[in-house]
Amino acid sequence: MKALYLALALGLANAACASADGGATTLKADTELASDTGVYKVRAVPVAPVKRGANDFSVQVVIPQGAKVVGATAFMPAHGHSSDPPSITQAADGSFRVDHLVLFMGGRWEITLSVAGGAKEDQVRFGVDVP
Ligand SMILES: [Cu+2]
Repeated sequence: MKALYLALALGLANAACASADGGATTLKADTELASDTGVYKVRAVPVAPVKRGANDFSVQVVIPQGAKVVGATAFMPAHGHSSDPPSITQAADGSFRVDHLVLFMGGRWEITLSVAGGAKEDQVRFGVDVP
């Protein structure tokens, strides 16, 4: 019986850890991410290693064609604040650039991209750790 209680306690501890960082996938060099309802998939790539200050990301909407990145926000869960909205532009190759996203403090930031195609808008979320 003791072993069972221990296993349950460990399970709870793991669950708490997973939610402490917001649970979002940490963005690696090139990361494919699904939107909240699975409608969209995007590939997000930091243009340079994530740093404190202004950061640029390249975002490609994988499916479906014609969907656009229409917004991006950065939020720091530990402190409850956001940063100013970045600029979003579409490049000649059809990918999107999220430029000048200012992550002004070291630590964990949660980035939310809004993707829209037709009438349906959905969110894609990922996390970055600013050194
Ligand atoms: Cu902060």
